[in-house]
Amino acid sequence: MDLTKITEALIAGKADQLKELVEEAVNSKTNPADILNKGLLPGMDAVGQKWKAGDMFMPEVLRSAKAMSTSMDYLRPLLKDDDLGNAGSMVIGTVAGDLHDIGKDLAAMMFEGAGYKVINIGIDQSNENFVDAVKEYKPSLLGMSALLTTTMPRMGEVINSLKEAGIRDQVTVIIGGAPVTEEFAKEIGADLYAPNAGTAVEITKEYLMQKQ
Ligand code: B12
Repeated sequence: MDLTKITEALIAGKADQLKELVEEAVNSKTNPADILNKGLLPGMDAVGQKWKAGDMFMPEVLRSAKAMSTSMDYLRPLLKDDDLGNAGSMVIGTVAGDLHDIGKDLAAMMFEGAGYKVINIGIDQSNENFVDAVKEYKPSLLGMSALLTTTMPRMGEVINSLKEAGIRDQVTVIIGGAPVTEEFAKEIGADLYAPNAGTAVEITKEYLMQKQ
């Protein structure tokens, strides 16, 4: 099946049409991993690019994200049995004082699609909550999101708290959000920075492979 139709329906934010196309692809025995990697993810990437370029506006981005989410609900159980394997687990959340969750949820969705068991702890999460979640779930990855320059420092504080708790080395820390930069990530001692949800999984994979 032509997976570009899926990409186009996702960009257009046509949830019903998208779900039909995804179901059609599954029924015609297209590999669910291909549906995700060659149909849905390029669509979400394009949405991100268009948004950045000012060619798409917030309500449209939200419509596409919702359409992606609806289709992922259908695809997720099939992906788990697929050859993506168990990539590990991830705790992800938005830092204290910050209520933005659209990008964080997109990142969560991408990691989930790549086989991670994602524990999304939500928005406005205190530094303690991040540390407690790492202690409780022992994830291989910790993702933090911040959309405000005033809340970005919380990320460094969480990393320091992880160090104080003696568990910093147990987890790979990846950060993101519009104002976050690679330089900032280095400054606060995060392992990884991803400029968008589309590349986050790839960046993580490369890092983990090099580390081995
Ligand atoms: C939508 C929005 C809101 C919504 C949020 C709704 C929601 N449920 O998230 C609402 C209306 C609630 C809101 C509130 C506010 N907002 Co606002 N908001 C935005 C807006 C327009 C879009 C953000 C967004 O969702 N983008 C789309 C997503 C897909 O992009 P993204 O978040 O950057 O995420 C991508 C990457 O960054 C990355 N990513 C993000 N997180 C993570 C995490 C990990 C681990 C990884 C790997 C990757 C990753 O992947 C994503 C997908 O590719 C931005 C403008 C902008 N250009 O960003 C302002 C913006 C972020 N907001 C801003 C402000 C000032 C506010 C308010 C203070 C406004 C006010 N005066 O009340 C409040 C603060 C509330 C709070 N305490 O958080 C400013 C921040 C300025 C600054 N430099 O600090 C911005 C930049 C607007 C502006 N130009 O002034 N906002």
